Amino acid sequence: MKLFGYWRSSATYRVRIALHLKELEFEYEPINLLKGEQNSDEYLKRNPQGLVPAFQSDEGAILTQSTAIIEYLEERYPENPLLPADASLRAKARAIAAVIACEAQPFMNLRIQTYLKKEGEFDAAMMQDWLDRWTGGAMRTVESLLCATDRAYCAGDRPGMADAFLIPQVFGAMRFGVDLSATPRIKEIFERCNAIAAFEKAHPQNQPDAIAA
Ligand SMILES: N[C@@H](CCC(=O)N[C@@H](CS)C(=O)NCC(=O)O)C(=O)O
Repeated sequence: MKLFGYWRSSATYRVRIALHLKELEFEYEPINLLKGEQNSDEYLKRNPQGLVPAFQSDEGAILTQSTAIIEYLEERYPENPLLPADASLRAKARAIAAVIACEAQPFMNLRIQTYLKKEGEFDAAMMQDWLDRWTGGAMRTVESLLCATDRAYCAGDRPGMADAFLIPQVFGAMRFGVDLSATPRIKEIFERCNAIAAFEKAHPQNQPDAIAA
């Protein structure tokens, strides 16, 4: 199987975490977003949206959308499950993943930020307000979901799908200076996950296309 992605893409980082938690071997093909490779004719055949990641299964199917890819991995390779056995905890894991994928990450996306700066004439202060309001707001929602329990991870006592969404989101939010001072549960889980080998292997800085910060 093969993952097409970019070292600093949070959606690609989610899939890397899922693959490493499942202990699956995969090839990695970098798509350089800053060079616009996501919009090349060759890549658009894999993902007509011009977004990373894309994923090629062992059977040759091309999959897109990190949530769909991770759900596919969970169904196709049930060992080392990413979703809890309990149905309400499974729903909680999916809810956290959905808040991040639908309501936090899209506001930080490269093409959205490019549009706001170029077409919307957003300056640095307006951009920071945008990110704090929308991305920060969604992360405060995640914090309140996490505060409802005192489990070690997002949805139970082992890391899984929701953690695979949360940790890249925190990485991205920190990069863009989103204020996370009011989210201690997120910080605690972030630190706990980052001490695990699967998360370490998936970290952007440990990818072959990483550019030294
Ligand atoms: N909902 C998509 C989001 C994918 C996405 O936003 N990818 C970003 C990187 S994290 C991207 O490819 N951006 C390229 C661009 O904006 O041109 C998923 O979960 O796969």
